[in-house]
Amino acid sequence: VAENGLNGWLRYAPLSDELRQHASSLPSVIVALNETETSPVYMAGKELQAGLKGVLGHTLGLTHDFSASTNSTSVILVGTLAASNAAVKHNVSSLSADGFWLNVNGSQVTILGQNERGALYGAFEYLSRIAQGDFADVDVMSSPSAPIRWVNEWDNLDGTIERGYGGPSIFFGNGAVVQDLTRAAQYARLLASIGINGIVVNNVNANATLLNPDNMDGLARIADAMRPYGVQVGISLNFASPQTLGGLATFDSLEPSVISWWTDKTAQLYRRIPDFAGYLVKANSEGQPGPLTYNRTLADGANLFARAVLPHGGIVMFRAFVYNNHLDPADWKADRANAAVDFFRHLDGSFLENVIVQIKYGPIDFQVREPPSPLFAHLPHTKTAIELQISQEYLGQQSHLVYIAPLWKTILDFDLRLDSKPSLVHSLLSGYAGVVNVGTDPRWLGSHMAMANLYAFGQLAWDPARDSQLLLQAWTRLTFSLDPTVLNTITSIAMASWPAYENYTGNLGLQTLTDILYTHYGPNPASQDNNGWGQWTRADSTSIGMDRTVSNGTGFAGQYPPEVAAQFEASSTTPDDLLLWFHHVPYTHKLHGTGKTVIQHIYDAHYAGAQTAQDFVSTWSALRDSNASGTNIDAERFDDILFQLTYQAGHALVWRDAIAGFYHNLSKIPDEHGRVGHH
Ligand code: GCW
Repeated sequence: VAENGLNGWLRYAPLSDELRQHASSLPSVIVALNETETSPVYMAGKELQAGLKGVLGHTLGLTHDFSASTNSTSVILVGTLAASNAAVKHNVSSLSADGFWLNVNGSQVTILGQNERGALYGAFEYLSRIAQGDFADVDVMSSPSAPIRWVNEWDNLDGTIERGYGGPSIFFGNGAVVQDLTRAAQYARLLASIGINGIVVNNVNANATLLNPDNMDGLARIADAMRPYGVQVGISLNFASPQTLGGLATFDSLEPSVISWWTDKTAQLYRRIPDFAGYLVKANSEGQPGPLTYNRTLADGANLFARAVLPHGGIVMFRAFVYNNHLDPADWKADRANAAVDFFRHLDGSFLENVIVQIKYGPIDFQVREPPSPLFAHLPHTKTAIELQISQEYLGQQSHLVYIAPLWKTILDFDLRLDSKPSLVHSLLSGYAGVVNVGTDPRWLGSHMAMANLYAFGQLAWDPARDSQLLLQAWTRLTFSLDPTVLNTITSIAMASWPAYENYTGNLGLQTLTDILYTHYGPNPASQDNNGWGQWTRADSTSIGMDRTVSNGTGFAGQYPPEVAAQFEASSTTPDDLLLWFHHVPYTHKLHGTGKTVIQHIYDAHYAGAQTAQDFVSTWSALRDSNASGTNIDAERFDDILFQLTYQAGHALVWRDAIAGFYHNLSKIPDEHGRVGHH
C-alpha cells in the first residue's frame, strides 16, 4: 500500500495482455535531448522509460544523442523546441512558457516543450494516455491557462502542519529542514505530472527563523530536490522579520534599514537558489504583522518585497485574506465578506508588475459553498491568482470523501459580467495557488481518494475548461484500474460526494456549520454566531441567514458588478443554494426550486445527505463482490477506503442529527416527516 500511495496516480500498473499487444508498434528507443541528470528533459526520459516498462513490460533504450539513433526513424523524442531544432521538422510557434507539442504518428512519438518543463509535461501527458490504454495517434499543442501554478504548504518549522491531515511535514522538523528529502523529490514528481511549477514550502503564518543561514541552506537542498521536476521553491515571509530576526527597531516597509535588510536577505537566498520562485505574504491578517502596523498601505508592503526580488526575476504572491477577526456581532452592518474588496479595491494599479494578489475563492474562507470573491472584479490593473484548498479544512479533513473539483468549477466558471460582458472568473486569472498540506503519511493526504483533488487542481490550473468528471475518471484509471466497474463505482461516489457533504453540513449558502472556533471539524452550528470571526448565520427563533443586500443589509451584494449585484440583491433571483448567504428570511420562506420551506429543506437535505453517505458504503462494498477475478483493486486500498467511508457514514449521521436537531430546537417547527426531534 505504501508504494501505491506514494506513487499516487503515477503507478504505471501493467495493462491487460490485450492492451499490451500495442507495445509492438512502439519505438524501441527514447531520445531525451539533455544529458544533464538534474534536468527536466533528462527526467522525462527516465520517466518514459520507467512508465512504459511498468505499463507494457518492455524496457526501451534511452539515449541523449539524436544523431546516434537516426538509423531508426522510430523513436520517442523528448526535448525542448530549441534543442530539437536541428533534429526535427515541426511547426510549433504558438506555445507559451511551459507548453508542449505532443505528436504520436504511428510508431513515431515527438514531445517538444517550449522549455524544459514543457517537455517533461508532454512526457507525462503521453504516459497518462498510454497508462489509460489509449494508443491512438494524436497531435496536441497544449499551453497552460496561467503562468503561475503553485501549491502552498502550511508546514511549520517544528514539523507540524497547520490544517494538515496527512501526518507531519516532509520538509521540516525541530526548527530545521529535514536531512532526508526523498519525499520532497517524490512530491515534485507528482506535482510536475499535473503541471505545477512552484511550491511555497512553509506556513503563511510564517516563522522568521526560516531566514537564518542554516535554514536558507536547507531551503537550497529542498530546491535541489525539486528542480529536476521543474518545481521552483518559494517561501512565506513573516513581515516583522527585520525586527524579530534582524534586531532592527522597526519593520516599517518604507524605512531604509528595513528595505536594505530585505534586499540583503533576498540576495542571500538567490545566491543559494538562483531560480528561487519568490515570496508569499500573509500580512495584517489573523494577528500577523504587516504594513498597516505602521500606517503604510498593503501595496507598500507588497512592493517592498517585489522590489527585492525583481532584479532576480522573482514574484510576490500577496494574500488578500485580510480582515478584522474582532467584528462586533451586534452590528448588523458589519460583514467579514466585505473585507477583501474594502482593503484592496483602492489599491488597484499601485502594485509593482511582479506582485500577484492571491485571493481565496470565496469572500469568507473555504466554505462548502460560497459565491466567488467579488475582489476578482475589482483589480483590472493588477495580476490576480485564485487560492483553492485541497486540504479539506472545512470539508471533513480527508476523513470525509469530498471531491472538490465541482465546487471549484462553480467559482472558475462564474460570470462576473464586468462592463456587462462575459467575464468568467478563470479568464481574469494569472495564477492558481492550491493549499495542499501533504505530509509523511504514505498516502500523502491521509486518504487515497483525496488525491483526486490534488490531481484535479493541477489539471484545472492548466486548463480550467476541463470537465471535473472526466478528470476524476482519468485519475481513477491511473490510480486504480481500467476496470469499468471500478470506474463507475468511483464516479458515482465521488460525483455525489460534494452535494452530499453540502447537504449534511451547510445548506443554502449557510457555510459549513462546523466548529469554527478551534477544530473546524464536526458539527457545531452554535459556534458560528456571537463572536468576532464573522462567519455568522444570524439564526434566531424565526429567521435565518445573513442579510447582505445593499437595501437593508451589509451591502456586500453591491460589491459585484451591476448585473450580478442585481441578481443577488433580490431573494427572488438569488439561486437557492446561496439564499442564506445573501438573505435573512423566515424559516417558512419558500425556495423557488422545490417550493419547500427553508426549514423543511434543511431537514430533508440532512436526511438525504446522510443517506447518500450510507449508500457510499454499500456501493463501495459491491466492488469487492465484483472482484472475483481480482483484477480491479487491491485489497489493501479497498479496505482502507472502506474503513474511511464507514467512518464517514457514521459521522454523517452525527452531523444530520446535530444540525437538524439544532434548528428544530431553535425554530420549534416540526419536520413534515416526523423524523427530527424524536431520537
Ligand atoms: O482558514 C483559516 C485557517 C487558518 C489559516 C488561515 C489562512 C494558515 O483556519 O489556519 O492560517 O485561514 O488562510 O491564513
